[in-house]
Amino acid sequence: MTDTIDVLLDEAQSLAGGGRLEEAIDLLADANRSAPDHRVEQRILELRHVAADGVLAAATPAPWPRPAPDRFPSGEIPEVAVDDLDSDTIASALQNHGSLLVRGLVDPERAAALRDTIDRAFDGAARVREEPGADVGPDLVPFQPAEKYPFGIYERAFANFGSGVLGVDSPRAMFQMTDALEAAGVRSIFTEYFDERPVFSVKKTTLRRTEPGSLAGWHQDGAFLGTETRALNVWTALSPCGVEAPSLDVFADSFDHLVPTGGPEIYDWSVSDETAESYDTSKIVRPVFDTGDALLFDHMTLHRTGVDPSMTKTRYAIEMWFFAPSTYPMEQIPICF
Ligand SMILES: O=C(O)CCC(=O)C(=O)O
Ligand SMILES: [Fe+2]
Repeated sequence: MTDTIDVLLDEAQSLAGGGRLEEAIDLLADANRSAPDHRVEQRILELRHVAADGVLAAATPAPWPRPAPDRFPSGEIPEVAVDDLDSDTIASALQNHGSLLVRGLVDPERAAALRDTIDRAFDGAARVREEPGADVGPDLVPFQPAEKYPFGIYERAFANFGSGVLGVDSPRAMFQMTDALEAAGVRSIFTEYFDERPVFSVKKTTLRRTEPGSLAGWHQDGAFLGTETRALNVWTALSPCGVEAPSLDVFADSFDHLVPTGGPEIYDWSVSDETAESYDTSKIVRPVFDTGDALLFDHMTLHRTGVDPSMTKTRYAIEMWFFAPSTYPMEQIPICF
């Protein structure tokens, strides 16, 4: 017997086979919104990856950076409510203050669903670490990119080292997160920001469950993403953090260069406390996030996990790096948003 999911997947397959990838994705996403199904979510993720090839091949860079006068002279991290988020606000905040705090990017109900999905993905990933190659069901489905991309063991070990699970290994998390961002208008805002359709990274989209006492090292993600790319990280807190649970520490300042790396020995691109403190420490901010608040920042922003010994709670978050396709760092492996 053919069930309705098979029919839906077949229909999407004929659209995709005819080159109509976006329509196939939209068809599946619309169906999944009202009746979530793991097979559909996995297919959406695969199609988003396939679609990235065409988007990258057709990409042409827009003039960059766009002019962005400082609309936030206070010196703190600029803050907006999600309803006031637009591309000019992002450009102004990032170019003049390094980041932008968006209150209420993901609503509490979606955040609760994402926390549950993250717990399931962490359980699944732990089981796969015990028994490599095991099929642990739909909560954790190791993503397989196109063959041309080397990917797998190292990336999963690295995510685990940083209290994370790769977002793409949970098709449900990817559906829930892209859907939440789309509901908040992020797709069109980012398209306007880059003046190109945004794509996000397979390797740098991470589900995080960060315990008190976690490692923290200053860094700029541009140290490995490259300085010339056009990137935008959406770091979304899915539980309250910044007081009892680890947040982020961020320089509320824009950097036009990579600061010297070299210790502590967490990552190759870690920046020592001494080096970080040679910059203006009065600009270091540890934002207090409520569930669903997000920090937007780029690859030049100097930051670390914001943790101290007084903290007692675990924090849930998703880190998701978006790029202009014309400057996509290919080793990051692209997915269409
Ligand atoms: O979640 C964290 O503590 C670290 C996040 C981070 O470094 C990033 O989003 O680039
Ligand atoms: Fe980072």
